[in-house]
Formats: sequence, C-alpha cells, structure tokens
Amino acid sequence: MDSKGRFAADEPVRQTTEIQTVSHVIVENGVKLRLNIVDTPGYGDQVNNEGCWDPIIKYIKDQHSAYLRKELTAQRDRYIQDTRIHCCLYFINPTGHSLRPIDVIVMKKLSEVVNVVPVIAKADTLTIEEREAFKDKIREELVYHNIRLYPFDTDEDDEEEVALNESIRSIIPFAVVGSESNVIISGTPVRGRKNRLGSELRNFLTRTHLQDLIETTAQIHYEAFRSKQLLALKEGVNQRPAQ
Ligand SMILES: Nc1nc2c(ncn2[C@@H]2O[C@H](COP(=O)(O)OP(=O)(O)OP(=O)(O)O)[C@@H](O)[C@H]2O)c(=O)[nH]1
Ligand SMILES: [Mg+2]
Repeated sequence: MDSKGRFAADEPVRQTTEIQTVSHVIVENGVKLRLNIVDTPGYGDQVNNEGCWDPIIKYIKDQHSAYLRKELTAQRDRYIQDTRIHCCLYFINPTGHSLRPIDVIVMKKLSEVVNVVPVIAKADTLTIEEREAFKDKIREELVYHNIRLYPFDTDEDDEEEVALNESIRSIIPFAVVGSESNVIISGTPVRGRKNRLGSELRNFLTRTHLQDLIETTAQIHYEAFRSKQLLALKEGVNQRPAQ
C-alpha cells in the first residue's frame, strides 16, 4: 500500500477519511479475545485537513447511539452487541519535533468521546535518544494544551489504580513499528520486526488495561453521551404541544 492507502497508482485518491472495520481473534494466555479494529485510511492526507476528523467522531457517536437504542428496547437479560470504541490509538508522525496543530485539535476532540491513547508511528525512524526526547516533548505539549487523555483519575480510585494510571502516563506516548513481512519466532512465522517496540502497547491493550478501557468507555464516555441524549429527549417531549 502506498502512502495514500491505495493498492495501485491508478486508484482514485480519497477525498475524505474512510472508516474500515476488521475483526481479529487473538489468543492471550489461552483466552480467546475478539478484537474489532476500525481503521481510518486517508486521515490527515488532504492539503486542507479541516474537518477530516468529523467522520471519526461521528462513527464513535453512532456506536453510542446504536447501543443506547438497543438498551432502551432490549429486555433486561438480553445481551447487547457492543460496537462501541473502547480505545482510540492516535498515531503521531515521528518528526522528532513536536505535535502538529491537527494532532492537538483532534486529540482534544476525540478525548471528549473516547479513550485516546497516543502512539508514535514508525518509531524505528528515530534513534533511542530522539525517541525519548520526542516522548518527553509530547508529554509536555499534552499538559500545555490541557489535553486530558486516558487514563482519567476518579475520586473512587484506590492506591493501586492511581499507581497504575501514573505508570501509564509515564510511558505514554507508546512507540510502535509496523510491518508487512513475517519473521520466524521459535519456528513459527509471525508478523513483525525483531525488536521490543510494540510489546508495551500490546501488554497495555490486551492485559493490564483491557478491562479498564471497557469500563471507562461505559462509565465515562457512553454515560456522558447517554445522559445528554436522554435529557434532549425529555426536553423534546416537554416542548411538544399538549394533545
Ligand atoms: N520505517 C517504517 N515505515 C513504515 C512503518 N509503518 C508504515 N511504514 C511505511 O509508511 C508508509 C505509509 O504507511 P501506512 O501504514 O500505509 O500509513 P497510513 O497512515 O495508514 O496511510 P493511510 O492508510 O493511507 O491513511 C508505507 O510506505 C509503509 O511501508 C514503520 O513502522 N516503520
Ligand atoms: Mg492506513
């Protein structure tokens, strides 16, 4: 795939951000985990990127809306299929300098509706020193721009949770490398490159924070959406003329 996400040069260049979902099953400690991954090819590709985040925000809200509809109509004991986005990985270009204005704007907008986790893409293009300096700079900028990302501290957090959140904040942004080829690990071909980049993110997503990402989505992001919708519904009813 080239940098415009096309398979061939004669395919049209996208005009907007697309939304593509794929489903993966991964096995973690013998437990099967179904992961739905939603990709946004074309994000940030345009000369004028104004509004390129709209389809992404809309998609996230649509999932909340679909869940709310099912919740309002479902019998209590029926399982509701959950398509809500539990974690949004925001890929940062490995410039080594600073966040771009679009990164600041979009991370702020996204953090109002979803758990946002910043990730430095193509981290193999930076030396270890550059990478650490870039991470420090990004952490500083996140504070400077008052971007409150996952994990959020709440009043009910116990000591253990506060410490866990603190440890994540000290690692963020994660650094990753992508791969289109397989390497042989213990005789089995595995997609990837031979280095440890990415293992911290994998651990975070599939082990240490899996449950908390799901709970935070339900208790903070979805709850905020839900109460707003229900309030609007109620006000709509009150405004209707009496029959
Ligand atoms: N060195 C290096 N190159 C990478 C890495 N990941 C992707 N690339 C290259 O960077 C280019 C763009 O990568 P993509 O993964 O298609 O980028 P994208 O942002 O998803 O692009 P769209 O899907 O079109 O929005 C390709 O040529 C990749 O081979 C990486 O971790 N390291
Ligand atoms: Mg892509």
